[in-house]
Amino acid sequence: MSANPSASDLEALWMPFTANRQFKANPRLLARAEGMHYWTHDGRKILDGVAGLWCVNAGHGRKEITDAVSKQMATMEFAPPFQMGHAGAFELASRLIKLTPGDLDHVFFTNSGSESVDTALKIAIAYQRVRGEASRQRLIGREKGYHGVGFGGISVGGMVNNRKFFGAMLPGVDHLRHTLDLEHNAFSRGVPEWGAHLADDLERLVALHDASTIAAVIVEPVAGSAGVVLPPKGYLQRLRAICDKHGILLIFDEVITGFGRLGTPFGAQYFDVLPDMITSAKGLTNGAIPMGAVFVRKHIYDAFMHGPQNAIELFHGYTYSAHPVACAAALATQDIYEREGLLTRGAELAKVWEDAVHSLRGLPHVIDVRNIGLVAGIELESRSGAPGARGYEAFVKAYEKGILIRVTGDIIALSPPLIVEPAQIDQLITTLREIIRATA
Ligand code: PXG
Repeated sequence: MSANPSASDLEALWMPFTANRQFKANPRLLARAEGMHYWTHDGRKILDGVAGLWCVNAGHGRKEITDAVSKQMATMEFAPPFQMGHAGAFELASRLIKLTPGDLDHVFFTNSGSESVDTALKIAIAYQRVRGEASRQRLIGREKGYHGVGFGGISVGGMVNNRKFFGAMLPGVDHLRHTLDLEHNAFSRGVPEWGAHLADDLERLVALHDASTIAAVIVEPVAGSAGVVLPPKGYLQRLRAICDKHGILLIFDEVITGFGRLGTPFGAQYFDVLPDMITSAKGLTNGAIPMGAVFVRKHIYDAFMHGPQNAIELFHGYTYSAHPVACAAALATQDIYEREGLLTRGAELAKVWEDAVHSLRGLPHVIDVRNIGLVAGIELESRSGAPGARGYEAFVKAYEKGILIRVTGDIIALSPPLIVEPAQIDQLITTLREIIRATA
């Protein structure tokens, strides 16, 4: 590949979720990555405070993944996933269900978080139909939810800019209220004490629509994209209980919380709540090759396994479901997670992380600090009439000072690779402190 893009190269690409004109006027290009660091096109070393984009959990440049991918490429670069199979897909499925709680013991492979979400929503509606409850077609999401960018995902999602441009979306969707409440919960350490009752909002929706019309509820156990929104203590248990009472499926979108982010393999284990499905992606392959997975409980899979043996049970799938190269990357990734204990390392570091991020309390414009596992959200007060401006300024300053952070509006999100060392946490937070102090 060539060195730096020319002006016309820059122009040709429509970049995702990016201020294209602003970026192209002053591009930030990454050229290389290893361990906890990126290197920019002009040779500067950047500490990765966000695991790429919440996905490079084992750190960058893992040789085992490279080797596994190269070997698979040389052996068989593609295998059709419909009516055919290859050993890696089954090996990976059986390996992954050892990580999931309870009887979440079947896996459907996709290529991204968005596809995982749309897959889970479709399975939910189809499941209700095959079990004789075809009137249950409604899907319930939550305000501030992010479930990717497919039409299903944006319909149940609750971030206004991801929705308002795209028409009426799926019919029959409603939303729970979100759980962010600075008045009661600002600067909570870990999950906030106040707010379990917010789950009762589901009873309100059941009273409005009737349970017989509702297929599933989908929530992120911890919302990432909206700026790290935590579930109040007991909230997810309450949501589970209400779903059980009314025959509604509960889907946890664990695209971010899956694969060790909270210090447990999945958020379901962290919160000790068993959902009916888990959607995942990102950390599944350490971000190296696109791949997603939907985990479903036994009763859901079994409900489809009826009718003649030659009948296809679910009319859904992707050309690249269980792509052999992605499976190889995922298997190598799981080897690393297991050998290095990375799926529980977040629990060991959680206290150091919590103390570090809460040391930012009291800095100018910091109106909340939220943390759980190896995730943190630092909310800055918005400038009057210019929401997002302060956050963007902090992001650019951070890049210039050698740390990669993520901002959503005026909220800074941090989620370093799970290999992070305490000294690097210190470097990240010390640099961020200087940046927040210097951001007017
Ligand atoms: N669900 C959740 C909970 C996610 O966080 C998706 C679905 C969609 O995944 P794909 O692979 O289709 O992008 C995500 C993705 C951010 C940010 O704001 C977060 C995501 C993607 C891009 C940016 O930090 N999460």
